[in-house]
Amino acid sequence: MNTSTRKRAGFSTEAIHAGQEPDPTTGAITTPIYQTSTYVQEGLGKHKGFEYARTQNPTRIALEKNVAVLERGTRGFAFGSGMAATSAITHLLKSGDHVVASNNMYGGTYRLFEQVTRGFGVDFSYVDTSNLEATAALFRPSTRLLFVETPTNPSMIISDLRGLAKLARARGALLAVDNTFMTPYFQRPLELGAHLVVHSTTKYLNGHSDMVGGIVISNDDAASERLQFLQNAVGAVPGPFDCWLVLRGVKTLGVRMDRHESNARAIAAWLSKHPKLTRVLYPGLPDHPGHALHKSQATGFGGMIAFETGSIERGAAVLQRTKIFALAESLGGVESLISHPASMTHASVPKIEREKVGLTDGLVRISVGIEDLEDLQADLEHALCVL
Ligand code: P1T
Repeated sequence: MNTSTRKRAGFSTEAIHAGQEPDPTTGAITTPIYQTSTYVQEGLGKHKGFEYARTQNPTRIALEKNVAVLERGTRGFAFGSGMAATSAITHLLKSGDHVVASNNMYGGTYRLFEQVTRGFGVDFSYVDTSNLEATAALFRPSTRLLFVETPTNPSMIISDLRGLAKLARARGALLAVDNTFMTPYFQRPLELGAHLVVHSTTKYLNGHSDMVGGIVISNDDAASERLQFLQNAVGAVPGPFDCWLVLRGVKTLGVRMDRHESNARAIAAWLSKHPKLTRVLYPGLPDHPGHALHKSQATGFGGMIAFETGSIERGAAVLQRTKIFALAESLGGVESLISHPASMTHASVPKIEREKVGLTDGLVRISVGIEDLEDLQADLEHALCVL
């Protein structure tokens, strides 16, 4: 479908069609899984634009074009995991460069920065990026990258994307935003001034908890050129079947996100009135400190909620009693999950750093799925009885 010659199509129309022409050989409406490692060439230097599958794969290219359109970027680069995608962004840096990053983000991202990238001579400073002044104060002449999540995993802290983009641009740094929690259905950081968006496609974009992948979307020509080189040179590419699964998942992203959100809004409102819970973190709650800011830069609040149970023992008791909410890492699938960030997803973040952002031992995180609301609420009600 040619979406460039007329008024922009709606989100779900683009999600279903962008980058996915009918297969030129058969007319297959669904992009085929090009399960091949190489392509036969007609003669030396004579080929159809496909040489070797690390470099080019039609299923991967369809996915990259599709998500680039949804995020309003110019190029997309798919990777074998969300961490491989973030790590490609770190490969844009060189020894002596400095990065400013959110002091709360997925624990694996912190681990990559501290235990891998730092070893190559890149320096990192962490800050509450919801505080623009504090963030600006950390910039140095060598700062090349500002890396943020909003809302953050799992403390749901909201940062001002327009303000951060202005700051990064004024200082000659790239702004990269991990948009995994929001997806382009609710938030499009590139429209607000960011240069790069990264996703764990493992989560909402695929949406069915049946693959691991990542993608970087860029609207910066120099970064795109380098990312294309890095994707091939470093080689952390996804297989075609996993790309196909994400392409299929993205077709229903809009309807899934609406349902994740309506379930989450109802559950967060109900949890916030629960007499045994002291803190419920969900940007859709009117008393969330980032509520108004989030509303000014996103069209929805998503499906992730965290709440404070008071201690690791109380948290563990809740986690053990749910039947529909499955105790597992990950998020963004159709099925509801429950987890304990301090010991699971954020175990590699030092306790002192965790506590600075309210990531206590008693914090429990839920990824609200698209099951029936009454069943999810009853499951949590039964689990919270233990408190
Ligand atoms: O797991 P992987 O596909 O490599 O993605 C890493 C990643 C990146 N960014 C965010 C915001 C994430 O939440 C993740 C992975 N997160 C989990 C596994 C989790 O349970 O939080």
